Amino acid sequence: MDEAEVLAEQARRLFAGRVEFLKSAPGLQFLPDPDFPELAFAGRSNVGKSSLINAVTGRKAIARASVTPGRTQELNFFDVGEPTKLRLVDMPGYGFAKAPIKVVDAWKRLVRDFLRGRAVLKRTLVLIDSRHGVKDVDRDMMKMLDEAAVGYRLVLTKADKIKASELETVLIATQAEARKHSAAFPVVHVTSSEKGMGIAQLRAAILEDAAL
Ligand SMILES: Nc1nc2c(ncn2[C@@H]2O[C@H](COP(=O)(O)OP(=O)(O)O)[C@@H](O)[C@H]2O)c(=O)[nH]1
Ligand SMILES: [Mg+2]
Repeated sequence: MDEAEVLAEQARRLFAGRVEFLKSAPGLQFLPDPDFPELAFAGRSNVGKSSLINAVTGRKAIARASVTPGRTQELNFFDVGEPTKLRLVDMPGYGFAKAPIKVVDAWKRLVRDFLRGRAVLKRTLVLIDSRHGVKDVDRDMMKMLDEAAVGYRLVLTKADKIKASELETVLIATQAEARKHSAAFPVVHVTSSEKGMGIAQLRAAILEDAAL
């Protein structure tokens, strides 16, 4: 086995073991103690954050796929490993239509303060819907991460929903976006939570990032 295969096998084993919902934090005062490396999942409402956490952890519904997008303004923490080795963070979604200014401001404050102050946050995954590509709201998120100096990976979601040729086009465009941002990892992941595509590779990437 080469190094990549060893890492992939370690990642598979880790996520096949204990994964447990820890808590929801609607404000910074509710954050868990920063005892373990954290990996956050960010993206527009409905992009597939919760579904991707479920796919990565191999659980059907550890992260709730929401029926009403944009309603949850909280950070959700999940412990992985026995004893805990790392934590996944499901961040509140952004870009929802018709959100009152007050809600958007509260989101921004919560997310920005979390990103700036969380020393154990090793990397963020910024999810991009394959059908839509990178939007201005995603660029705002990427800028926030650049400014907080939190490294991130761009992850295309719902790859099963478009043709291979379209996927290739959106992948090239997304890679070009990544190159424009100082804190973005150059490799873009392509995933489908529905079909399991790219999930093993993402697990390995998460494990690698947690060890930073
Ligand atoms: N076809 C397909 N649908 C998906 C995929 N991932 C998520 N979805 C669907 O997209 C919707 C939003 O997903 P969810 O995980 O709740 O998004 P979140 O708001 O970002 O947490 C749900 O109806 C999911 O079933 C995928 O990989 N393929
Ligand atoms: Mg969700």
